[in-house]
Amino acid sequence: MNSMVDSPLQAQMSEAQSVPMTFHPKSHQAGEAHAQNERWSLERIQHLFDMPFNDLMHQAQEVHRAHFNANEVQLSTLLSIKTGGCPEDCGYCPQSVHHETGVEATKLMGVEEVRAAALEAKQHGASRFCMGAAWRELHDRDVEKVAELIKVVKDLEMEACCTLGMLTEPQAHALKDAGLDYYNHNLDTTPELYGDIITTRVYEDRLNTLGSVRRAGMNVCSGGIVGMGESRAQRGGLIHQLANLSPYPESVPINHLVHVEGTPLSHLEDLDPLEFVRTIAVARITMPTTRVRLSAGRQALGDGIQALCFLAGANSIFYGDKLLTTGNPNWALDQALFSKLGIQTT
Ligand code: SAM
Ligand code: DTB
Ligand code: SF4
Repeated sequence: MNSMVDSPLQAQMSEAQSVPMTFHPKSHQAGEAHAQNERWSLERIQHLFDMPFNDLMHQAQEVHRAHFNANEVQLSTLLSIKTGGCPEDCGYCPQSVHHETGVEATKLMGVEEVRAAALEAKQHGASRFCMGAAWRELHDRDVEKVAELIKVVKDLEMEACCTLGMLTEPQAHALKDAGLDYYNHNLDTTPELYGDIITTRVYEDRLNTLGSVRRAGMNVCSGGIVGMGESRAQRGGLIHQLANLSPYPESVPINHLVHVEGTPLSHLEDLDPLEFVRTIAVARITMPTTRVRLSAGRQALGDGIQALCFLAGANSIFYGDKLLTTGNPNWALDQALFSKLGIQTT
């Protein structure tokens, strides 16, 4: 048997220390395994996915407790600062101009609207405020405006996160200088499936943006979506990409596909929820110190599956009754769940 599975904690800790701390986007070609310096092979990840459920949960809990308080969850609130009208054709997304979803395009939000939303989030207990824009990439003409919005959040003494599409390196530096703590840019799925879901950009574009974010000194938030018709091996392929980033992301959102009418993926069958829990557990084991965020799709999961996700090592959520364009459990529902589970929030 793989010694990793016999003695998970020692193996992971010694391994984490041997990981080179520089990020080389050129060595991360789409579709290729990270042949050298690979922390986690596809085979080892697959082995984790295939473990008996209780063993997998036990291992995930061990790793989780070695690095975090297992009864604490971090709260991030999300605000769409520029909705709809996106030129990209991401098959899951209600904000693409390619899909008829009824989402109306808006202009970039102003400072006062953002301040009010961030203040409300803070009053409800959120410690991080994330701003999302339906852009393919950030345009230079918008950098100053976004920098102002970041400053508004920082003035309220919250962590600031943005997700604005692709970034150049100078743009990443400008956002860092404005005080941005995290940049969210998801790999979304395994390289081999990418072209079936999105045709307007390639995997390596995403990796290049993550490289710019790293080099600018910001924390990387990168994860993906499960339930897009992928196989278990392909879910493993996504985790393989994320876990072998060097260093791996500080924050890993795992989204459960929200089926939005009008998107090409709306007709897909729901993923078995226990597969979703397994994905969380494998993310926790392979990226021991990251914040694993239980992200989109919580409304469809219910309390029981969410509780299993926290047991599997999820320790962050999007908090507030709206994600970008779709719904999310409201503040009171989440507070009731945390109270039932004895979870403290940060
Ligand atoms: N336009 C930027 C981008 O794509 O990076 C930022 C906003 S985009 C909406 C952020 C993330 O939302 C996507 O990478 C994807 O993971 C997630 N997302 C979008 N639609 C979703 C859906 N229907 N279900 C689950 N996650 C979704
Ligand atoms: C992430 O991984 N999930 C969030 C956040 N990063 C920006 C977005 C979820 C969007 C779900 C679909 C919607 O509300 O439009
Ligand atoms: Fe645009 Fe982002 Fe939606 Fe893709 S996921 S269509 S890039 S807003």
